[in-house]
Amino acid sequence: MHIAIVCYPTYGGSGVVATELGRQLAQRGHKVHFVSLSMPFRLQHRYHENIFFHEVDKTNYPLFGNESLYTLSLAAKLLELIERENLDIIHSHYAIPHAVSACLAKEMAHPRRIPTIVTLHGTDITLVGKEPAFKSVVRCGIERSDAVTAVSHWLQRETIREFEVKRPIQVIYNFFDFDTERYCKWGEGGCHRDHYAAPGEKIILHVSNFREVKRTPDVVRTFARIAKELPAKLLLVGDGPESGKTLALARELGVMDRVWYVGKQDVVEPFFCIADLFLFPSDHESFGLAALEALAFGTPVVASRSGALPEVITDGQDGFLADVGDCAQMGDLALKLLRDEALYQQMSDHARKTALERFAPKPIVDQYEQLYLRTIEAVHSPAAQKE
Ligand code: GMT
Repeated sequence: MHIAIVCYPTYGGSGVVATELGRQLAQRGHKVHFVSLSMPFRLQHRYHENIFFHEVDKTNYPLFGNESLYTLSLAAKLLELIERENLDIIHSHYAIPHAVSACLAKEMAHPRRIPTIVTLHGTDITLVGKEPAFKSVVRCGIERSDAVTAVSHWLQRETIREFEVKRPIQVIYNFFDFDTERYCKWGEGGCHRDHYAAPGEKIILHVSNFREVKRTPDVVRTFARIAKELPAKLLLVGDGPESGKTLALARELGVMDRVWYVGKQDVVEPFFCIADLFLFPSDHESFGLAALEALAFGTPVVASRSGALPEVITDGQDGFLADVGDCAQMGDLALKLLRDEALYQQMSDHARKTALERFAPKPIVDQYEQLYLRTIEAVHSPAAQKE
């Protein structure tokens, strides 16, 4: 198939999932055309067979003020690819504006038929999509696409409830790419635990875009409780609007000397590799890709019992879940785990097993591939042609 994948190129789960999916599809021999504002960061500095990249024009004109017409430029780029590259399908990641641009390209391509699929990732439904100004646009993107997927059952339910969607939404979980070469490289000492912690000290990790929904001050509050009881370091990876406030709280609670703040990083594997525990106290997560990455490295997770996190982390088996905002409980659960070596080993083994068995790439990429084939067939069926 000739597949267009539309995604955001920067840090964030939706772009990561879109890129990893495209890489897997390309390895299966499909021609994958990434369409984005710039080269998705996980594609950079590496050669990939069967992968093509098309940059969306950032056309501007004084009349538009500071606004570029991204939605329209993307639609125009997709139409160009439909015609030149003979696309079989367009797969948009994140509803706004990607699904809408894809539907517009489909309209413009008429009478040629081009199937469109949208994968909902979370904040396109739960935060941005809920804004009154965007709600009808998101609903249109969902209704006019030929197929819709959500990354968890929780997100599927939220979408149906919030947007009163009547059409089917297929749940396809995110996956973790066990690229053994990359994984082993870090596992064999590419990451230096001694650089971040003294012998005997535990490493507590948090990785996110430091937005309000991540509740990063709760990471620091939970860590302060842990650090009162045992020697530990907090490793914070990522940047965003809440990072200043989060570090100020660390100073206020007197733990700043035990915090490593490394900011935005392109490669996060080394940090997961050396962590003893991953903290994820989000207000909600539609999936929680960072939690899956932690599990894949055998790092148990202490997280909030919210959104889809209970679908990824099994409470008491590969981590612990606590009420949103209950840092005392999260701290106590973390201590229970870190103090009990046997329990820790059992949870760490289970974490890796969960990631490998429930979120391995092959069965998940199979589901997308089958969905593409079904959707293409439906759109080109004689019944659909008559509509
Ligand atoms: O978490 C973010 O703010 C980024 C956002 C995105 O679109 O990249 O993440 C969402 O999609 C990820 C990939 O499917 C999910 O793992 C995250 O849980 C989801 N974020 C939220 O629901 C807050």
